[in-house]
Amino acid sequence: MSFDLVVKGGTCVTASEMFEADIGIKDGRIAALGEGLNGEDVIDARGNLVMPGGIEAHAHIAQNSATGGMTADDYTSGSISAAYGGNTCIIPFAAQHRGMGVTETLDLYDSRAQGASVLDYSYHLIVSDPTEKVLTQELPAAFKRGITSFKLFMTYDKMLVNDAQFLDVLSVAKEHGALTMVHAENAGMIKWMTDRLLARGLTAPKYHALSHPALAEEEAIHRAICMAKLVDAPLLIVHVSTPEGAALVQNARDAGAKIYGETCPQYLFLTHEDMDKPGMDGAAFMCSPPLRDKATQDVLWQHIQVGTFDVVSSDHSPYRMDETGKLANGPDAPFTVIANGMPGIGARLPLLFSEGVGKSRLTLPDFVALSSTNAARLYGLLPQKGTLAIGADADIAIWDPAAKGVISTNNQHDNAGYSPFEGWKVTGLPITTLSRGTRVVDRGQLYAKAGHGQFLPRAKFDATGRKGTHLPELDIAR
Ligand code: DUC
Ligand code: ZN
Ligand code: ZN
Repeated sequence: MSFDLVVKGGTCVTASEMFEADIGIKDGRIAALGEGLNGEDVIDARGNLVMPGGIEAHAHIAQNSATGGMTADDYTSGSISAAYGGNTCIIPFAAQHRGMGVTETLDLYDSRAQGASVLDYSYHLIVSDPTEKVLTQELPAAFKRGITSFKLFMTYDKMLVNDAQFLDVLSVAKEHGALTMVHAENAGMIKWMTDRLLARGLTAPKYHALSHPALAEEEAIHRAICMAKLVDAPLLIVHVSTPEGAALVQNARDAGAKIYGETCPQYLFLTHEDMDKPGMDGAAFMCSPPLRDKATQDVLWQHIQVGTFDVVSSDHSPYRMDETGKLANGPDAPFTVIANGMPGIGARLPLLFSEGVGKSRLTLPDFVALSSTNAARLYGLLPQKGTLAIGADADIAIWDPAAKGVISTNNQHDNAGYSPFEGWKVTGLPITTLSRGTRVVDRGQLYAKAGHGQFLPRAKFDATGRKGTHLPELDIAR
């Protein structure tokens, strides 16, 4: 058989094994793994690692914030930055704001993504207004469209759901086979801290971190896990930033509950001291939950190593440091009206590889699991995406494990205009990304055009391996 493309002579890495093989690609899919394969086109991968492309499962792209601002990246720039960073698939958010229907929300994001992305994509649906119609008609219709995950907020006045609404959404999700994700911080604690800081005139960006105490995350994660256990629904706690929060996830999963966890590079590599900068410069490092401290970083790494976290995602939230983004409310705005979030979709994998694999914290299969395979499994994309297997889409990242680089705004290819990881030295870089067997990026050059990326309908959530919880009182209340 002659292949359209052969990736030749590399070391293949999956989430479970490593092997030397050529990869034969036909019609966009992996058609053979073997020796001596020939094709019309050949990529010489000798000396390099051949891995499933990263799946970036937490990114805010072409998204309106609740305060009306728009992220600096659209589906074109966001997906290009992702591809340069070794990703072949993205799952940003489609955000329902109060008063909007879910169908209307998904139509809007379809119009933003179609024809724009260089990588295949789906969205998680943010639900902020779970009306009766949403619960009984629109969420089931969203599942039929292949949107099988969504996110709830426990904080932000314009986005949060109350506990009863949370349980309603979890129940509908469970019935249809969707995975709920949650931003878990206690709204009242944040508001109380914020009011006290503002009353004392402490409005600089660095006070954002103080206004979001670790206890606010701990309390909300505990409550969220209890709600998921009440209805035995799967729940993924996104952007876990504290040792206490991570321990709650670990204990719940060890007990067999359907609880999953995510952390992000900013909690592993940055601290709140990065926000302590003159003027508004600290705003570049404002995110929610906020940056913590060095001791927290070490604990989060330990949790990555023991499997508490299924995924390490970027939480790419690009807002420029100007009046279109972070400074939309003026050059002296208090931290309460500065957009939360930082860019990082292109830096996620080089940082995780260099600091994880390069510092012997992770094996190569661990890296593949955390960057790609686990996301594919959680979000209903396996085995089409997230692995190197016959029949899978040829979504492949070829890495030079010895290449050295320095993360800089200039090599991130996004529209944020800054990188919070500026100056970080990394060893190991993606040199080629293939999407369905087509070169997206190869040795620094962009080849794919906007519109190459297609919408991916996703399969139901599969909780195999967790015994779950069974509360007798629910049998009566059902
Ligand atoms: N939550 C996110 O997931 N991203 C950016 C800001 C936020 O609050
Ligand atoms: Zn969040
Ligand atoms: Zn986010």
